[in-house]
Amino acid sequence: MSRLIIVSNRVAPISEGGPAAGGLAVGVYDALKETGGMWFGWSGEVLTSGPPQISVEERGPVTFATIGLMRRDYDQYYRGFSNATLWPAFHYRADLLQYDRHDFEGYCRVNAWLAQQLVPLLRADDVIWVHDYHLIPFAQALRAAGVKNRIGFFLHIPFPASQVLLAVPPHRELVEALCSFDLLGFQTAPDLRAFCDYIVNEANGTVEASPQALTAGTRPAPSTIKAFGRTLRAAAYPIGVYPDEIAELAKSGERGKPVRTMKATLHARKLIMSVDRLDYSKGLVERFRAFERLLEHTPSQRNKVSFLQIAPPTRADLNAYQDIRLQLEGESGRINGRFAELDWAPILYIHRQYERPVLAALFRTAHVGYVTPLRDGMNLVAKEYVSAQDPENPGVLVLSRFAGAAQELDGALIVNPVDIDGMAEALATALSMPLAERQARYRDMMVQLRENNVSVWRDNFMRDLQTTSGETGGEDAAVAAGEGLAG
Ligand code: GDG
Repeated sequence: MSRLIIVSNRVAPISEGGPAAGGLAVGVYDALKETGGMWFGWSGEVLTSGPPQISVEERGPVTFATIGLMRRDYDQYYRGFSNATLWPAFHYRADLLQYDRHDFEGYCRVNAWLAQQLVPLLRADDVIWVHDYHLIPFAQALRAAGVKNRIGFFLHIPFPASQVLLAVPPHRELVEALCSFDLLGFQTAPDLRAFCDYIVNEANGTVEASPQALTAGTRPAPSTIKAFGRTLRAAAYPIGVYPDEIAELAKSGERGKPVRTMKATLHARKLIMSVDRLDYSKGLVERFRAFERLLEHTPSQRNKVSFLQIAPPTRADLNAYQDIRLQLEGESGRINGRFAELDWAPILYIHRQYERPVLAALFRTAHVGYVTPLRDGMNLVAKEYVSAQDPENPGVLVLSRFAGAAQELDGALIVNPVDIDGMAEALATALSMPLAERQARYRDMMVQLRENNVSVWRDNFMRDLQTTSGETGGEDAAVAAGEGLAG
């Protein structure tokens, strides 16, 4: 069986036995610890003197190969082009997009350099799976270095509509680079459609949808893309979680100290809960205002409900992230000042990270999971919240229609995150929903989450990657197909 090589910008901190905040790390780590293989990427260190040295560590079935970045590379590749240009553009925030062509050069340079670091570690039959927007030119760089292995790419964030992508000056170079992969994976059908639309209308390419479904289920076979002189395939692979593992974690944390403390603070009040990296794409300000609107329009809810927002810091050295932090601190202070009573602060806003088992147990305690990003590739928190519920007495998920998860979780109350009144109404509905309806919605969503867990996501992608003709073409790829990588 081929060895799986995962390449992502950040490799999960090994010492902590797994990832903390960040959906890519959570999904990828869950997928890799079952199959074994190698995880290659940036260590998270920014070096003042070089050259950076690669470090290789074995942990059980997973080999971690990590390398530091020099300050200039970090500034141009990570802070600059990845997070000040691509992240806002791909989240439909062209207004926040900053562009510097030197940053783009740095982005391409770092991709080429990282690819060169990986080449000596590769074996001929390795299958390489590259993750996310930091590494769009990675396959092109590997090909230039003579690598013939199969290379797939999964985009964890949305793929924007063409008119938004056109705002990124090197949009053509980016899409051409994507076409060096053998298989492209997107979170949802709308993301795939947006990519295909660019191929047809901006790149003069063709898209051929496969007529037959792949399995007895409804998953369509990948489409065949022809553009920039290459033929590749592309499909939607919605990322999942391990719902039963999360349920166990949540249940075993129920009697732990954090949950006991939270319950003691709540008394008999209900709890609305959100967890997000502190990012402007997550719709936190609108969410706070909708909670305020609930208290304003429904006086009976005052002192009867608390809202817990956990928002660990990320990318705190970028201006847009400092702005959102200030804005949120202002909003939570203002709303608490307006409605708090001596024994009750409506919003508990925590700008810190918690351990995964604590989060799971808190999700189980919360009557409402409040997940309202303005745009999100998938949003694992939505799936984790549902997974963590007590089947006998489940909470209700209020979910933005612009989270990829909304394509699957139709047992949620679906909201538009800019409609403040609509969100406040959804919160009121969630808080008063009868048990039978909560149970029915929960059961529907759990069926979906179990059917499409992280293993299924990984195996579907790998199966399709193994059956692409790739640079090598070849018979043995077809033999490996269908075996899956698990176990
Ligand atoms: C990207 C895409 C896509 C959060 N705070 C803490 C913590 N977390 C964990 C959550 C969840 C993960 O981090 C966040 O995942 P999301 O999916 O919600 O969002 P992004 O980080 O933006 O992830 C996203 C994802 O990749 C996967 O493809 O769904 O659309 O943007 O697992 O629980 N974990 C711990 N402490 C925290 O305080 N331990």
